[in-house]
Formats: sequence, structure tokens, C-alpha cells
Amino acid sequence: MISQKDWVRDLVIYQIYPRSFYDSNGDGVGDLPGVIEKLDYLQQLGVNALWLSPFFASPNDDNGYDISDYRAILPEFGTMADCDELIRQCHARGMKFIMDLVVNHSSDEHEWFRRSARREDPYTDYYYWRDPVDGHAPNNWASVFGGSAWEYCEERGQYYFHLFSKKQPDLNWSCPALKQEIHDLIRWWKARGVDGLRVDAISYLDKPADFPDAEGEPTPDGYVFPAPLLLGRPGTHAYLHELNEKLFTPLNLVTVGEVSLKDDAELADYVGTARGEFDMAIPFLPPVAEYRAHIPSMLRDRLKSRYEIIPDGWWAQFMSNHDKPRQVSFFGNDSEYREISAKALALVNHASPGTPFVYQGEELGMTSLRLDSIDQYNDIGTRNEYRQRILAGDTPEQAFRYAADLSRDNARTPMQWSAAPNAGFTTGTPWLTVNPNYPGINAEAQLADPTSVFHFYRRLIALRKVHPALRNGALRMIDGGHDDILAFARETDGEALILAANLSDESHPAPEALRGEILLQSYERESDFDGATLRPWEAVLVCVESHIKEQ
Ligand code: TEU
Ligand code: CA
Repeated sequence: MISQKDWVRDLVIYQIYPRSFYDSNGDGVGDLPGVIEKLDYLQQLGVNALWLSPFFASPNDDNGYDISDYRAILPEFGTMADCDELIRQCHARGMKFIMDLVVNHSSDEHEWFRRSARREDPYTDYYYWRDPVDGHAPNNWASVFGGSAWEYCEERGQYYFHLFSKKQPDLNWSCPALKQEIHDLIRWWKARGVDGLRVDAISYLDKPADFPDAEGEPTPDGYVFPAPLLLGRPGTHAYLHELNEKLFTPLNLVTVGEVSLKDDAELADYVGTARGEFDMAIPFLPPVAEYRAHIPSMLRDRLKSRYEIIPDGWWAQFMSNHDKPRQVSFFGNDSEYREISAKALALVNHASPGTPFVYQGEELGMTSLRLDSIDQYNDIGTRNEYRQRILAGDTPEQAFRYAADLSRDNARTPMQWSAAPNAGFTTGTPWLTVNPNYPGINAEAQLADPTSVFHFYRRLIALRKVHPALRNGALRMIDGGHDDILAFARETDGEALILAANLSDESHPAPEALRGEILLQSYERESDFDGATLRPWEAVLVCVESHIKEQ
């Protein structure tokens, strides 16, 4: 029933976006030696696994998610020796090292692509090449970052397919030699000491060979997103199952699939234990789906429905990553209740079943950053969103607001280490604006303050080791008495924990069930939970004694 890789279930995974974590040499870009320098900090936090967003050779059209050499380190990030040293030092501290495997596409600057464009074997079919149809692209598909999903290549006299930017051509998994390259690549990194893979945008591997036109609402620039034709294809699941059988399981690699779902039920196909695909999945949800939702209801419904869909599977529990706005700004209240709502959201995330993820800076309650004009944004997604909104008829102000609110750069601003210039991230000029609130929100200040968000996370992570219900407990939803309140129990044979969280700016009566020894509470700095009222953003985790006997 439980997977053989049982160690996977003890992980707390910290995501590092290397470009923005810590710059060790003053060039304004975070790097691998910078990560090494901060391992003590991460150890103090208590996480036992790191996932690094891509640090491989890349022209950075999509900040490293466009890889030009899978076996080389981007020089800005350091050397292969730095990478080996980082892995060694992680292991010396009992931390697992997880890398990002980006194999839906490569960069168009990858040698494979250059040789494929020249029809050099064995590379000829490494990508999807199609002849023009009536002098145009082979079909009407839209790419994720705007425009057609096809780009004409003079050299080859054909179009190539790219689901993401035109500098991210899709790899053709139906070509046996290409598939073998990827298998070899995984073995190669395993031999260097990698313990796991976060597998990027993996739901699109198999394509319909005839590439039919997509139906549906066109994007403002006139193309149609092909998701319904690409998602949920048995061929994609077959590739993943094969990867699992030949590599993930025999090599004892933890795997986190970043998946886009045909429908909610498909989650079970990726992570159901009998399926043999991934250990856990990060369902990719365009943040716009959550943009104006009632947050507590959305979180409650999601928790409940995922648990029903994969009762025997395992989940990745996260609210933040490098593709989303900051959680305290998006789900919480980053002004009046910044610290309390950051703690409340942390409690919800870590008390939920599955493996908790912490995205860099989340443990400080870092907030989203609104820049002044679209030109200040680096993210290719943000710039495209802005363009599409203008095409759709928005005023520049409306388009900017929308693109800025959802911008991936919100989470990509440099990590705030101290009150020193540039938040102590770099002694040079940071590649992306530092959030000006760093004098008040930074690691140095929070390390010195026992009731900071940082220390709250530290205690929360430590609780996992003491309370098996946080790891193994079954989930039972509890009626919180109001829509703004999310409440549930985690129950094992030995103990029961109850969490209730008021995810709003109003006070509400506390649910009756919230009785027991308080383990952690978001108002720890102010005053204890009074047993009757949940204040704005008050979240309380209690341990219920003798629960089993009571039932
Ligand atoms: O993001 C996934 C992603 O953007 C798509 O899988 C998603 O399905 C699509 O946007 C649907 O609207 C990953 C990375 O996390 C992201 O940073 C990269 O930009 C992207 O893949 C391409 O590698
Ligand atoms: Ca640097």
C-alpha cells in the first residue's frame, strides 16, 4: 500500500530559485556557492530537502527553464565543482537534493536543436518538425507565452512546435533516441548524487501526430490553446510509467511531477500508488483561477476533493512557488495582518496531508512586489499577459494591474537576508528589483526574534517529527461554522490533531471541536487563543487527548 520509498514521506522540501537566493560574488545574480553559504540557515529552519529551480546552461529566455546543455552549469551560477560541493554538503547535513528536470522542451540553443535543424542524424527527429500548410503554420495552436505555437526555421525549411516560447522547442518523445537521451541524463545526474527530480511541465509529452486544429475560444492574438488535445493522453502516462520502472524506482529517486490536469480525477493517474508514475504532484493551476475566488472556500474544497481523488496517494502541499504571487499577498493579508496571516497560512499548509513545500522567503512572510511599469518586469509570462490584455481591449492601466497582480516576478524578487543595502542579497546591482520593504522583513531580524515568522516555521517543521498524525494522519474535515473558517482533524491510531484557521479579516466564533493542548497558534506574539473567538487570521493547532476512546 505504502510506496517502498517510504523516506519520501518524511520530507519537508524547500524550493530555491537560485537566481534570487544569494549572490556570493557581487554580480547581482544568485549562485550555487551562495546556496552553500546559506545551508546553515536552511538547516536551522529544519527542512530536509532542497529543490533548486534549473541551474543548467541556458540563454535565459524563460530564466533557466530553457536549457541549452543539461550537463553543464550556467556560468553565472557557478561550476560543476560548485554543484558537486553543494550536493555533498547537503548530504553531510542529512538533506536531500532535488533538481528540476525540464524535458518537455529544451532551448533552441541546445546542440540537439541546432543539429536537428540541419537534419543531422540521430537528431533529425528530436523535435516536432512539420511542413508549412499553404505557406502558414501547420495549425492554429497558441503557445503559453503568446503567439503561434509554431516557428518557421529557414535552415530546415519547416516549422517546429513550441508549447512555451519560441526559444523552447518541444522535445519529441516518440523518437526512441531522444527518449534514451533523457533516460541517460537522469542516470548521469543520479550518479552525481541527485536524490530526486521535480519534473517540469510534464503533461504534454505525447502529441497527436496529425496536430489537428484546436477548437475553442481564441486568445486575444488569435490562436487557440490546445490543452484539451494534449492533456490526459495515455501516451504521456506510458512515458512516465516507463521512467518510473526503469529509473525513478530502481534509482530510489523522489519524484515530484508538475502536472496540468485534464480534470481533477486525472491526479490519481499521476500519483495513485498502483500507477507507478510520480511520488507526488504539483498540479499547475494558472493563478488566475484563484484570483478572485473566496480563498477559504477554495482551499477547503481543494483539500477535500484531492483527498477523495487520491486517498492512497501522496500530495505536494504548497501555496507558493516561482510561478505564483507571494502567498501572504495573494491568499493572506500582507498589510495589517502580514505576520499573523503568514503564520495562519503556514499552519494550514503544514497541517494538511502530504509533503509540505516552502518557497524561499515564504518563511519570512515575504510579500509580492508591484513595480511601476511593465518595462520593469523581467518575466516573459508577465510581458505576454500585458500584451494579451491590451489586445483584448483593456486600458493600459487595467492590463498593467492584472499582469502585475499575477506576475511571476512577485515571487522572484531577491531573498531578503538583512537590512543592509539590497537586502544583503548582493553587493552589486540585483538582477531584479529588491522589495523595498526589506528593512522591516528580513532573515537577520527574524532570526533574532523568537516570535518571528521564521521561528514559527521552524517550530512548525519540528512538530512534524514529534506528531505522527501530521505525517500519517487521516484527514477529516470539520464544519468551521462559517465560510471563512477552514477546520479539519488529522487522526492516527495514537493521536488526533485539530486545526482551525480563520482566513479572513473578521472575527468569528471558534468551532466547538477546537479543544485540546495548543501546539501552535498564529497569535503567539499577542495573546493565547481564548477558546471562544477566532480573531482575524487566527489559526490554532491543538492536540486532542484520548480522542480514540471518546469515539
Ligand atoms: O510551468 C508550467 C506551466 O506554465 C504550464 O505547465 C502550464 O500548464 C501552462 O502555463 C498552462 O497555462 C513550468 C515552470 O514552473 C515555469 O516556470 C516554466 O516557465 C514552464 O514550466 C516552462 O518550462
Ligand atoms: Ca553571483
